[in-house]
Amino acid sequence: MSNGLVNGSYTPEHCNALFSVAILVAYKNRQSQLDIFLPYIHNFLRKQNIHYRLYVVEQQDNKTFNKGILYNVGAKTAMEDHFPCLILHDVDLLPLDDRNLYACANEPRHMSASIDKFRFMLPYDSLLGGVAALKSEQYVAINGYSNRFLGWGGEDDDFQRRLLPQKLNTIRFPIEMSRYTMLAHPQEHRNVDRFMIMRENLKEGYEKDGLSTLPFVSVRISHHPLFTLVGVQL
Ligand code: NGS
Repeated sequence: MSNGLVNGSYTPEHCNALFSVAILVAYKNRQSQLDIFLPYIHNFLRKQNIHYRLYVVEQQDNKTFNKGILYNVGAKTAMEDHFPCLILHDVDLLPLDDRNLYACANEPRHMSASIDKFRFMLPYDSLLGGVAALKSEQYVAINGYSNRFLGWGGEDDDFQRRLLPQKLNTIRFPIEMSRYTMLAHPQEHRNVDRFMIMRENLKEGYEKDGLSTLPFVSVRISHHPLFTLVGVQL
């Protein structure tokens, strides 16, 4: 029997979906987490009666992980496929509450406010990392993610700071609906330049670094039953 999935895309059979959503997973070298994430997230999502497509945006080179470039490439791909809503998703986070609807609202929504690693408490109010949903048009308006952050840390805080000049706020569902479990992994090497890049971007303006200034990267799209693979080489 078919599981209804083609290229990581699912359309409910018994209703017209209210929401059409692209889920973007920026990924490098975490196969054991991806193996857990993929079946879990499809089982979770198909209960929500949404139309969605899962894109794994994989950095396929030996350079340091650049989540911002991967999200920008993923967002462009999903927008070419006419998705009006983007969900930016860490591969190590599994949603625990079925009421946490994977859809976009009028303002960007931080979805992973309550993670077991932080004893289900929000570590700081402006956090937008982990899992976030925003409309494609909002992603364009804030000029997407920075292309400048390498490795761990800061890129999601820089992304959050892009909302204010566009008069966008972050919203959240009630904390008990925003629960996630985080798959264990060693702490990544911290980017020592992250605070400097955040300061420079704040000062110089976000139009100088982001979706509109995405550097040339090689992109190769291939199709797998559980996901569309967007392979990227920096
Ligand atoms: C902050 C980082 C964010 C990160 C958050 C949670 O300190 O990039 O911790 O990280 N900001 C800076 O370093 C400036 S977590 O513990 O979930 O890996 O997302």
